[in-house]
Amino acid sequence: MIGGQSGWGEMIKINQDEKIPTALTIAGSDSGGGAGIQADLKSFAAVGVHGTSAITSITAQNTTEVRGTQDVNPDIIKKQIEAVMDDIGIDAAKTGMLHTSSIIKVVSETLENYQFPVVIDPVMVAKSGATLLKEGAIGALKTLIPKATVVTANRAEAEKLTRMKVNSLEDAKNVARKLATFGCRSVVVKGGHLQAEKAVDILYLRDNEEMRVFERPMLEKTTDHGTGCSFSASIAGYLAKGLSIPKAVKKAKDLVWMAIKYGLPLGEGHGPVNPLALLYEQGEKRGDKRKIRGGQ
Ligand code: PXL
Repeated sequence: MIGGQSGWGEMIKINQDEKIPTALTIAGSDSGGGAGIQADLKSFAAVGVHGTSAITSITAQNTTEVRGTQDVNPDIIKKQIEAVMDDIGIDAAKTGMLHTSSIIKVVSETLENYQFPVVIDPVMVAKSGATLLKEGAIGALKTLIPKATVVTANRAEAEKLTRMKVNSLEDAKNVARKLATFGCRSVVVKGGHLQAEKAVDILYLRDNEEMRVFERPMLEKTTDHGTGCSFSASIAGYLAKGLSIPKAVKKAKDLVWMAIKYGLPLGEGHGPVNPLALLYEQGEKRGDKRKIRGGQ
């Protein structure tokens, strides 16, 4: 155990004899620090797992625009995953931006060798509207879905993958069932504005054909860049710690809600979410002097 007399010291207990849970993000880099691997690594830290990364693409990005993208060579993507697995180990992984069919193919082939749970966030466009998945790569993305323990799709992504329309809660449930037929264990359809003043997410569990609904009051805030990344990464983090799928999804939703509420009003566009807000709040409750930064 480490720690001293201060709030943080009393709160964080690290037993180095216990197994340290580890999670991997296979995703793109956002130079603005709002989404992508930057959001994922913060979320892993907030959940209390060691975060590792396999970078698939580098985006030159801020809160308003993506100025350029450079894909990483598929061979190096594979080597990043293997290097982490062979030495550190991986308890759970998530995928984010997988720009092209060849990137999806190498990720799919590499993951085939491993058993850990995988959360697939079928990222297609950035908050600023830039394309993060090439038009011709949707078919390849569908072939990755059977590897998923959880797929987290927003409305637009769910519609593209299933060619169905989502205009109501009932539609969201139907689309979740449809996505599950692609072969994944569970599906979250992130409802966003489906119901007035509520952020509603649907979780469908294929094993027992169970549908769960998670609700939170809608936050009308623009500090939401990286919301989807932070959500899928924290689900992966909680799965790495051994939580069940429904518990992981519920806790991830709580984390993301706080991350938006206390998001960082930076830049002219959508400000970065603040996945560490949950930790700061816990610290404040325990008398830590640090205050939550970000919008109130
Ligand atoms: O939120 C999806 C996303 C994923 N990955 C990268 C991004 C974004 C959104 O901007 O930049 C790298």
